[in-house]
Amino acid sequence: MTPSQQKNTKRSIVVASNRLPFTYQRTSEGLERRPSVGGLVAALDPVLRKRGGTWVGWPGIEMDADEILPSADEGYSVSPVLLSEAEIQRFYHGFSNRTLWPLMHSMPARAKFESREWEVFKRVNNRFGETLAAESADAGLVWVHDYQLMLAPARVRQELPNTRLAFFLHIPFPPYDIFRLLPWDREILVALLTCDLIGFHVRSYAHNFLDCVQRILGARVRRDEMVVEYGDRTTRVGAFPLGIEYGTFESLALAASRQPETQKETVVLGVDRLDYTKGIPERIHAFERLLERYPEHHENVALLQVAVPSRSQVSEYRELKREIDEQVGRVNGRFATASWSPIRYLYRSITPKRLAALYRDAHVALITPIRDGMNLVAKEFVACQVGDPGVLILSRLAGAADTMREALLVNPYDIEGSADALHRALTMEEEERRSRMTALRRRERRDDVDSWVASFTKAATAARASMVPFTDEDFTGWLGDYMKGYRLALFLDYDGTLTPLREHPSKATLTRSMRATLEALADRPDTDVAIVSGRALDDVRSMVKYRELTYAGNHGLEIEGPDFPGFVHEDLIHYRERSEELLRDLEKIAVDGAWTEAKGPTLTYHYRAVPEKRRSAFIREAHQIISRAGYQPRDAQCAVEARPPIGWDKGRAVLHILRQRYGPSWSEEVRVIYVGDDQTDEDAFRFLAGLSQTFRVGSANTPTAASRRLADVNGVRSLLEWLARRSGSN
Ligand code: ADQ
Repeated sequence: MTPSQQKNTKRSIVVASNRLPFTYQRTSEGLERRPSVGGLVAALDPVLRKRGGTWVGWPGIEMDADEILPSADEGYSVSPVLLSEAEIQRFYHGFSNRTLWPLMHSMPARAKFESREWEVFKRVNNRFGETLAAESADAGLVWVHDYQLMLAPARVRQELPNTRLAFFLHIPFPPYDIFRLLPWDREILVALLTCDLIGFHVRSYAHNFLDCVQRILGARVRRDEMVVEYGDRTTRVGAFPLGIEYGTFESLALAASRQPETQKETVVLGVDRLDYTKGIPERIHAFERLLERYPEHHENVALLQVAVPSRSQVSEYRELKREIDEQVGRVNGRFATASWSPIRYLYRSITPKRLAALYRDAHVALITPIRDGMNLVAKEFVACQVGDPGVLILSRLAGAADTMREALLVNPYDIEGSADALHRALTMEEEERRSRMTALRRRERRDDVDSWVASFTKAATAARASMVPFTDEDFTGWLGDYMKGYRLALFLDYDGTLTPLREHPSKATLTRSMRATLEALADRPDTDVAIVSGRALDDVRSMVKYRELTYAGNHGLEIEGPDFPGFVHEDLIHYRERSEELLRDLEKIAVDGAWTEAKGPTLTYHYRAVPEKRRSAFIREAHQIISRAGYQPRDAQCAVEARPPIGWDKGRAVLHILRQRYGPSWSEEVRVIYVGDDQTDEDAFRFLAGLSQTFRVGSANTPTAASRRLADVNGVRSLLEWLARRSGSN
């Protein structure tokens, strides 16, 4: 199957969501399609119909790779992502709906954390990312939707480093204290930060996200501008409250005929996907209290609850359905008379036309989720209120409550308060109803789905936020308390950290200002500087040219410094001859710009000058030669390092220096900062986690164990300058 089966010429926008806007079912006639129900589809389908583009998503059934989706008239391309039954179980019913859904709705007690499901979630997100990237080479915007696909942007970014990439979350983003319960919190935040723009329904979700990236990733957050800097990248974050297709709902309401359910009593209407976040049991309970406390409503008022079946594979949803069935039966049993049933419960999906008629003729919409990203039902109700104005009762825990201030706002857990609000709505004078409804309708007409798309896409394609130079407040915020009153042991990698990477190591010399900063630091009596490099010891010393520092060369296999006995790892003696042999073998592939560097006990095979297309073959061969010689191959920046397998790395070297210099209780004597840009520095970051402040320099694409990131050598220089002029340790 080609990546996209139905092409449209206008391909400026590529959208991805877990589900396509319709679900397919296998019947005796073949594949049959039905529109998917839910807020996300309701929002995006009209957008793509109008603008054209491609929708990437899961078709809702297991399909063979060569099976063709029946074509349709939606006016945009559809690119299916195929999932096996096991993947649907673990990715969708599992991680998406049993882990993320409850956690993001601040219901951690319902969340299950299973690493097997997380693995499948990663795999499926990767597949979505690949399909998206294949569809998006010339896209003006790649727009990924919702919690099921939070990792997919990272894969798109890998393939398309410059494409405009945005994400919108349709559900709440919870506070830091809840989000951090997720064992994979970092991975999700890092993946989201590959986007240019991340949108939420309301500001509080955006702020929760900013708290998380700041506290969990150590990212730099510029709150005034809602910009995150992470490594070498910036991401804008914002609130974009979703609207509805107002005009369509209003027209439906003007045309639809009256439904039997609203012909007799005054109707209180509830419409939801059957979900535990929607507060249906609490709502029925509040209605029951109304009937207990205000008997005048008996035989005059009915609650019409419409619930569309949802996620019935997940056991919590089946239990909820049972609970509601029982509750409805009980309340009806308690209050019903020969001519009146207080609650009518429809457990099914209904057509937009019928829904519009119900919205129009309901006297009260009782929309009381216990947590909801936005809630479109509240907005649809308002759009359909074309006759005698009704009253909207809305939970303050729905995102919609942020803007729909003229509704009667209730706390759905407060059953008495909700019953009072219901009574007030049922007895409200026409004048007040009209004032409230007019204001609600005006806003929803103005802030409809078109205006949402326009403002989101405008922000997503605006000029990228630029990096802003670090200020003293940044460093004081990160390091001030940590350093206060302590001596500093500062460990610095050389290439890529103190100087940019050059095509040949001999050209990577220190700038005058970096040298001056290093010297100022080394001259401070309360600061000890060590350079930890993959270069040979003599080489790195000759580059820095400052005698008073500690130097660790060859990733710490050789160390020397003032007041410090020189150190050479004792096992190196066994590798002298072998390293000469290895050098000869590596020389054989030192062609097409590749070259080898002999550094005593270690060797480096450099391929920076090799044309990109040919690199992977060279890398593979270098790995094989190095392994055959009994050395360990390690990938570095455009190089493969050959290291003797003697269980020594930059982390152990740093520990050795700290113990030699400050004794076994070094962690009580000094504060440690380590800055590096290389994969080999990760050994030190991991080792020093919790014992230091660590900084990884460079691209945010590479995962890191460091506590923070710096974009480049300039960022390092700002940090070192701040350290050099910080107030003293006493
Ligand atoms: P949902 O949780 O699905 O959406 P919501 O915003 O209320 O919640 O949207 C539900 C949609 O389904 C509405 O368009 C409604 O008309 C439709 N619907 C509900 N019951 C129906 C029925 N019985 N028959 C037919 N249609 C029915 C998620 C988030 C929300 C967020 C949306 C959009 O949970 O908080 O508002 O995405 O971002």
